Amino acid sequence: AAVVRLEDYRPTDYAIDTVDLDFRLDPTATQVTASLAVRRREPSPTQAENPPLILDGDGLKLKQVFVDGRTLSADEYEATPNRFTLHTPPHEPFTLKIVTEIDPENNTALMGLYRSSGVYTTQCEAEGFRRITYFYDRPDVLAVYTVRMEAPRAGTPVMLSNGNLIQSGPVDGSDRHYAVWHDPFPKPSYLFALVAGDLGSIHDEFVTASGRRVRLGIFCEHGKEERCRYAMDALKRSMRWDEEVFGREYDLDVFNIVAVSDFNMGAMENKGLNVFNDKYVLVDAETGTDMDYAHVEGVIAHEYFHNWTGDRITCRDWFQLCLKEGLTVFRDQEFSSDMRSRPVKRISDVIGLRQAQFPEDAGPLAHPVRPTAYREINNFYTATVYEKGAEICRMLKLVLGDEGFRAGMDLYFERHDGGAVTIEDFIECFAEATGRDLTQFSLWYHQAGTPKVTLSHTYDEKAETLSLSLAQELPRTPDNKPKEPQLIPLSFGLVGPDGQDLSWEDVDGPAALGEAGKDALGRGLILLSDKEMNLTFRGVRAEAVPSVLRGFSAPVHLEADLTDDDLFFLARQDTDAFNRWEALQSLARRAILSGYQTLASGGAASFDPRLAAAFAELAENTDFDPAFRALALALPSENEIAQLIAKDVDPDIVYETRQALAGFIGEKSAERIVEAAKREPAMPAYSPDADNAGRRALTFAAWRYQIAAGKARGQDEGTQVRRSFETATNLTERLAALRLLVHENLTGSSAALDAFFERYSDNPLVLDKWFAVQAMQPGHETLKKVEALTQNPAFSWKTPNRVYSLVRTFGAGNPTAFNRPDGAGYHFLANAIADLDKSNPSVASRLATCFRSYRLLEPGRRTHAEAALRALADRPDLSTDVADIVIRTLG
Ligand code: BAL
Ligand code: ZN
Repeated sequence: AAVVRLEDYRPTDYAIDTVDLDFRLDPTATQVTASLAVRRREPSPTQAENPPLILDGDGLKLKQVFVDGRTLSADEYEATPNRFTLHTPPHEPFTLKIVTEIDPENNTALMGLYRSSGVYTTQCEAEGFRRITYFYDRPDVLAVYTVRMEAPRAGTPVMLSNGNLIQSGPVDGSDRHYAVWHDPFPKPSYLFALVAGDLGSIHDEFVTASGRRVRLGIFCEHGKEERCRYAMDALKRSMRWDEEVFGREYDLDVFNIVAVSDFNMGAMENKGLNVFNDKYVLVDAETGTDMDYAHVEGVIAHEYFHNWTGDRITCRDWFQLCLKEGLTVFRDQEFSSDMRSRPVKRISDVIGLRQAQFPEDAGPLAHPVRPTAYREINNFYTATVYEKGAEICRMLKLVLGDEGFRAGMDLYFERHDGGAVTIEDFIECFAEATGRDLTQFSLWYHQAGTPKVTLSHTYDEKAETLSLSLAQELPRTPDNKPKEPQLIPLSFGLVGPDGQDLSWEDVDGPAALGEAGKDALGRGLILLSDKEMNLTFRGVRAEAVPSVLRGFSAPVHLEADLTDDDLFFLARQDTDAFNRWEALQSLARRAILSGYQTLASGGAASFDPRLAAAFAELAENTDFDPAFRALALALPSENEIAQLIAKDVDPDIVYETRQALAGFIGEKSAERIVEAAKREPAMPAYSPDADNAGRRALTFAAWRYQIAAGKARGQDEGTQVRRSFETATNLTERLAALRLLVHENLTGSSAALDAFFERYSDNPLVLDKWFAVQAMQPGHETLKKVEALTQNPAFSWKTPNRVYSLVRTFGAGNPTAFNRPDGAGYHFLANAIADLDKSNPSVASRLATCFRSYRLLEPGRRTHAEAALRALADRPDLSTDVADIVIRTLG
């Protein structure tokens, strides 16, 4: 497919002000009548001919077409499956009526209108609407939609669309019925939605700050209604939070959510009718984990928050995707921080960023948060657009301060409500509201790659000065563009011997720091704007250890000249919880990296006993909540370590080293850690709140060390885990135990797997976890198990959740098995991608991103991975989605 470029953007010749859609729903032959009110945007001189009206389509079958009620003759238009052209549109506004016929039942791509488990559903973002009818399927064409649908009452009692229900009833003389929905807010086609089927539901009400009563509904498969209760609660809390924190009220009389089991994405923010992958709605103690509760809360909030950041104000074009996604992720992160523990949320998000976004930014698929070209927009729903996009909003708030940020947001909502806008429009609101020049800050949107910041420091006892030398380096990325220094906000403190931040009297720094930079320093923030910067703090009364990048104030790699002693000190003393965690992680990273080199050159790794003691100390520190302590006990992931090694990586040695460190910490400190976990008060009954969830996480983190210690001593420590598996009263404990049994290969793991399958055989979402646990079992033999599991009757290539849980988990979450030295893991995945591509290109291309870090591997594996990718690239008829990822990955 052709490359689409930002620089080629121009508005459409015609506006479409209203869209009336009429659906005669039928599983294999749904008739869609679209009546479009069309007018020329810039009226042409009367004698000049209007330019042709060219609308998008994708695999459409045109049945009829009329202009102002008149049937067109064949020479007045041209219709191919992918395009409709009206050669000479009238000068005056006119109604174009187009009748198409589509086949929802056989729509396996799950884009456009499709039918699964007997329910009609739509997914239109980014370009699915063109699979329903011909249209300007782009985000800058906003229209008011009225949707009528009709279907047999039996089998389709529920019929939903965007906005408010304005009419419904029986269709005279038949067993059919109809419903008409009207959405008064102009919207782009990607926000259109329709759902029809036989669904159960729960209902509630929300009264907005200004007294508007909103009817809330969540629809799901019959029998699952009770599992929607937590989502409903999360929705109401989201609605209140957006009023309190961003001043945003809901605007329609109705807000509906539908949970469907076959869905490519996580969820979709269609105006007034959010459609969800059911894994982000359905949750209860028996069928959802603590993590699921947190995800449901976060995704419900995310989609709801889109009502303002996405729906009321949308993107001018798809290059601006981060305008709504980065901002909305930032909003949902803030919401979850307020609902739970802020440091825990921040640490979890940074772990996610390092797991998903940093590798993307460091590899062949790197792209700016606001890209300038794409072949397939579906491939840009990335960690960079979402998570790095959110980091930019977080930095903006930090740089401008809370008030400046809020003033900019208020101006954005006021100025652009009802608009389709750009990142430049967004940033301009903050510049205007605060009087700040944000030109350099904006480079975060335009330059790909994770900046590297280096820090060195010296303390002069006599002069009482602490000097910091900072530098930034911007890596080369696939676009090969030269890069300018970025504005990097570094939250910091100078930690004195007693753990308190030391003050200073004055700072010598570059003039470039300016007023804003000086003001920021007073708030504990260094604005690193030059390639290099030296700051000397005067009047620092004692030797201090700089604690920099507190709260992970910018998405960068920091290399500081801190000794292990400094890091042990920060791990014990820093007042910033994030950097306490980070100091311990840095020590663990150093230990694993040096252990890796030793193992790789045939030696035996040895570790510093102080590290084991520091882990125990943190586990015992009741100043921190249990969730924080559980996170602090987790070692950096194998993927994170591989990224740091960066060259000729052997994933087996990474795994061995990490296990060796866990064993070492376990041998030295497991008892203390387990005791610390036991001292937490007992939990009477299951409750998913953050505190209880944290206690469970701490217990299991402790057990991991106990098992690691047992292994190091040659013992199987599975008894307690097996007992926990058998007596668990909730899925969180049952699954955590199962995971330990399987991943640590403890006695009784297969019996536990069988028992788990038996218990949940009628619950696909829980079986996904059963597949995922097995897909993540370390070791080369796992490939055979995964291949066998694809034959399990509970597995289906047609359901994205099944494919993600088994196949993507294997490719993205199991470094030793996927990267088997013989290359069989790569070939398995490549074949899966090729097969899946025939039915569902979006899911197939997501699987293809599992190869994105293959160039880091040692030569043998790298050669096998490349061969698998080349074989895939050579297949005829690859979708644009998959071809785009494969070609970019190969580079
Ligand atoms: N807009 C696609 C799904 C989401 O990010 O909410
Ligand atoms: Zn979103």
